Amino acid sequence: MDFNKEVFKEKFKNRLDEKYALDVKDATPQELYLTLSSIVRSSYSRYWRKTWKKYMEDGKKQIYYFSIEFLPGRLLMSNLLNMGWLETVRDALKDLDIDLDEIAEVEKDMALGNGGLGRLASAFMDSLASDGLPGNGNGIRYRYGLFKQKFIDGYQIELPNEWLDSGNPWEIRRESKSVTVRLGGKVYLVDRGNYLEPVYEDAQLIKAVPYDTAIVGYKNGTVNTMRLWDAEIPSSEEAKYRTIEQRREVEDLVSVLYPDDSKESGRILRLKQEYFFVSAGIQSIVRHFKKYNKSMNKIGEYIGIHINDTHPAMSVAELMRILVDEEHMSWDDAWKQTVAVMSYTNHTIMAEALEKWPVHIMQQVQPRILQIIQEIDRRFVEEKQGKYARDMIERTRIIKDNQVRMANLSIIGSHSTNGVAKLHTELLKDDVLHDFYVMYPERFNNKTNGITDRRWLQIANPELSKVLDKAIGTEWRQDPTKLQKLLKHQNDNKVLNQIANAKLKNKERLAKFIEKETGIKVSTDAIFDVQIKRLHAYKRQLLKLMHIVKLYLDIKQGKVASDFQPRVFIFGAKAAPSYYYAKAIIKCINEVANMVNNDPEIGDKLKVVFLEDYRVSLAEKIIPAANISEQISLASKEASGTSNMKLMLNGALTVATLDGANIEIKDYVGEDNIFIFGLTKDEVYDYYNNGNYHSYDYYNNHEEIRRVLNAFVDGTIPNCQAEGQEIFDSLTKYNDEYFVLRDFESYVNIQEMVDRTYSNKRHWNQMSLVNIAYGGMFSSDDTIKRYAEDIWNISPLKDEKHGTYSL
Ligand code: GL7
Repeated sequence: MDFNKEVFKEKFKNRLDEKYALDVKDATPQELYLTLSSIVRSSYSRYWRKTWKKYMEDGKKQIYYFSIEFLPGRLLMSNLLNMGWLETVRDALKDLDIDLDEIAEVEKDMALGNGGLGRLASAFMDSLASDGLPGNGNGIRYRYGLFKQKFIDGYQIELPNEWLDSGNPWEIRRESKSVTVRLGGKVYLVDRGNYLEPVYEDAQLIKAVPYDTAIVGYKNGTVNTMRLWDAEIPSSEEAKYRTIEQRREVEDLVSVLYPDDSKESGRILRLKQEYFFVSAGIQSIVRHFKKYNKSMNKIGEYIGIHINDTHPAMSVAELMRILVDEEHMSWDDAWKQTVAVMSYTNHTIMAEALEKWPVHIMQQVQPRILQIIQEIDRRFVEEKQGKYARDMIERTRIIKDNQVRMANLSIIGSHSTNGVAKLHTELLKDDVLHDFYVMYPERFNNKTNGITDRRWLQIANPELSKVLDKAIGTEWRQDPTKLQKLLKHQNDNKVLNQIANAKLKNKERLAKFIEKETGIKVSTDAIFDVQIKRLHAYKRQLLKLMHIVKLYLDIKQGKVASDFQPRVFIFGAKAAPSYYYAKAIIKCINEVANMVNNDPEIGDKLKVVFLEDYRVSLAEKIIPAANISEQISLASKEASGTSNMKLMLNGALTVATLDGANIEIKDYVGEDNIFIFGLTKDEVYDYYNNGNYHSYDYYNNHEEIRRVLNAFVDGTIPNCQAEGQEIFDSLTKYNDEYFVLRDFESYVNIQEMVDRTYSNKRHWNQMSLVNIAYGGMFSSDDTIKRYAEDIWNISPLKDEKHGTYSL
């Protein structure tokens, strides 16, 4: 039936009755949420079926995005929006006395990722579908998502995130598509004349069961699949599992998501996870591929596998294993196909995140995969001998000092390596991966990250969206680059005021939320100054904290500048559970917050709010209300960043170092519409090369720095002696790895400029407008088009006219 408000209302009442035998007025928000999601799901189902059938019929090349993390957040609103239903459903529910926003709050975030990397994977899922491109996700269905964060006495406490507890209406368990993954044991090669047959002994067999989630494209009828794997005991193996511990070992395989950026415990388990989802994914791809009678010698023409960071790097060896061991292809033919199939994105230059695995662990996890990697390595060295210097070959080969270097495997085994922002890609080419760039210049390319404007503007910020519709029409909803039309209104007071008004309403909404969550009352007259991202030393939340302490001391000592503007500092950040330094910073932020917020002399001049449990759905509440976006990582360290893009799109002005995608933001909006400070990448590298940074001198020679740092250790900031001392020592004794003291003065100066600018509201609104206008340049729809054209060589289905989804 055609979709309209009245038909929907009937359907909704009937479905609620069928499912729960309830009237609307007797149903809980949870029941209403599950009823609505069930209608949504049954309406996109047939498009889901049609989409993959069409891909097959058209003989389309398909891409599989392999990622150990996906961070979609909530799906209800984005599905409603993408189906073209959002406003009508909101209206219809209102007629039934139901507030859509309230029932949307019931949904637990799907938080199968740590931060930017996982969120990017989900943005790409949305964009692949919205661009009508044949692209699917492949990952792990973790029982527990990223931990739930609580603060107790200012300390971070990690609680399990049981996101599946009340059921997940979006997934479908596909028992019939299960595959078997082999782990551990021993392997022997038996000569069968024209091929070597691996014979396995004592391997553990795991049943990998896929759970599929539909990814609905924006108003185009395309519905792609994100496939996440669960691990179970195969029925044939039941007898081998005698104890609860043994059974638990299988469950554990997919039970938790590892915090990516910490020193991990359970490393073997992590490597097993990596192999598990890679093997399950590739087996199911090959099985599907063969069903449609394609020759394995052409797999590279029809299948692309994207290695999202190095976690799925074993894909290279797993595909080789299947092609050589099971399909009996020659090594050379198999290698040609594998390199054609694979492509790789590097997401960081931080050394601790470039995975290396000891050979003996790899042996333990999957001995055949180790053998194949050793053979790839041997052939690589053989091929490069004579062409390159020996030490260069040693630096680039895969296995060195008994370690398997996963980035090397990914680059050697794929046809494309990309960085995620211009500066990052330059650093890869010139420095981190320079040897590879010399060997394979044609494989390197840049793909600056993007965000989905649908979630971050249309859904999260309806106030601003309405203003935009009125000012420039609705075209931007389909094509966010059209937001540039806003530039014509730079001097249009009406539009400027409307933008300011939307911001004010969003600030009021957030202020209410803050009061409800924390009891802290904040004034919407103040600048809402936001830093939201994982807690990491290189991201320099500490620089922000030092600035806050400086302002606090200034006020206490009566040194406030005449154009000082009140501020509400808002933090959202999780620290990896074993990252003690990051946790010390959290504790100190919370103690500074206590000190500042409860000091009557400070009043509304400063407030510090650290919201618990930062996650996608919380970001959706904070971002629309931000005036200032803090993007203050040490230049060269943040590969791209993506909250920088979300915040500018919502009209926040950026305080930034020249790092990651901040540089591209600056290039679009111009220097006058962004607040740039701090060392450049070249200056940072000069310090590295000359070894002449002495942070203690900054402490010693700068009274301001001394005053602020001393507050961490002399009792001024109460209740964090140990943590304060740790921070103090890291910045003075241990030479301040991320140049916090070096950039402090420049940071304070730019913040004074922020104050002066804010005192001229009209000018501020103009700057805000320019940022919104260029925010559309970072749409992940565009980013993904470039991946599709330059790396994957895939194209959309022929454009078909598509109305809204029927009921
Ligand atoms: C990251 C980068 O740190 C971040 O700058 C980038 O925006 C993101 C997506 O490309 O990838 N790399 C990484 O290991 N994590 C990231 O968020 C966890």
